[in-house]
Amino acid sequence: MEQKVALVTGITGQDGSYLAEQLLEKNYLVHGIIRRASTFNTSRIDHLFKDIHDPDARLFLHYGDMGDASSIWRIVDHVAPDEIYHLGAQSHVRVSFDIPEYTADIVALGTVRLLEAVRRAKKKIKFYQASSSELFGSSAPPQSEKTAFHPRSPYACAKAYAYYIVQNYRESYGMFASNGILFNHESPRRGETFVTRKITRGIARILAGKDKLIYLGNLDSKRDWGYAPDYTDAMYRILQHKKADDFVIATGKTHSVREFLEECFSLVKLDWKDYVKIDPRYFRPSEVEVLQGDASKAKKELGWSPKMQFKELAKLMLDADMKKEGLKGVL
Ligand code: NAP
Ligand code: F7E
Repeated sequence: MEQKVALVTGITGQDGSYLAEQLLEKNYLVHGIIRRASTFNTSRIDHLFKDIHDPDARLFLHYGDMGDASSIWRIVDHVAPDEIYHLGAQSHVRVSFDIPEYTADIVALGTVRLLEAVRRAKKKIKFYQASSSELFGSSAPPQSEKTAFHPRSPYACAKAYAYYIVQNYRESYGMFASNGILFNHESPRRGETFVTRKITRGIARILAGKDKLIYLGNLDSKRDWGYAPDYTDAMYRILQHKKADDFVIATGKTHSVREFLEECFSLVKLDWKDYVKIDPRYFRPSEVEVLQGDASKAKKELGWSPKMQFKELAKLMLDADMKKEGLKGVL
């Protein structure tokens, strides 16, 4: 069987690293776009590398940026992928209030830059767009593909443009372009400033004697938290589906930030109230209160369902952070 070629934007991120692992396991040639940085930014994928001179090497990286159309066009032309997984983004909701213009450029315009490169390519390329449950914003739960969008941040507004431009290229040019509307998904590779990882890492640092407290914002908001590798598996399934379409990917369960705190602190037999302080700097000008997805379409049409649930996820993340600090874990 002919070896498939995938191009992954955002390959150095949480999802990019799991997706690259899964595609390599399926014998794909995997190309990724990375940004030039003054420090190494490939720690999540370093374990996947073989020397590029090795004839068995199947992972290749290219410098580019979603803000730079010429680099994107050059890479798409050079790699000639069968499938593109577009994950590259300024993905932090709180930060998007500080840098709204940059967020719009990378998240919204970056997507149309990449779609234009795909439209002009000589071969047919399937396109996956990393859409987000943030699109639903203040719409009442449970949220499905039929729920109206009400974005509540510059990040969500930029993702809304990206969602619609993907649908527009599908309708206008017959492209195989699909949106995965993914609810929050976490893992030991989650960025340290997202709330779940901030909590598990914070607990490990407190136990290691490095920190005394964790400073957080709104503890009342509720999220539908799943496990990132389950969600990257859904991305793959979306592009193998018989037709391009849009899918909600979620666990169907929702928990507050406070519940995540309670769960993690109870695993190490401490009372979170002794270690958590509220710092208003982490509040958002407008908040998304409750997200709870209905992924029944993905279950029916893609055969997808999440394997890991809330308690197991909290334990896995805390265990990994404790071991990183040289402590005995909780697993
Ligand atoms: P992440 O860990 O923040 O990774 C983002 C990736 O995008 C990183 O590889 C980052 O590179 C890259 N990137 C940032 N700015 C870029 C630019 N200007 N040009 C090229 N690449 C750039 O995010 P994630 O959690 O893996 O999420 C993957 C995608 O899914 C994102 O589009 C996110 O918005 C979306 N999403 C995430 C979730 C979730 O819960 N995780 C849910 C729904 C949708 P560096 O490593 O150099 O920073
Ligand atoms: O916040 C509250 C915060 O930053 C979750 C991204 O992957 O998922 C992610 O966006 C909740 C919010 O994730 C802190 O106010 C309290 O209500 O972990 P988060 P997010 O904003 O839901 C969606 C689906 C994406 O698409 C995004 O790319 O937790 N919260 N205290 C806090 N959040 C943070 N970050 N830090 C705090 O101290």
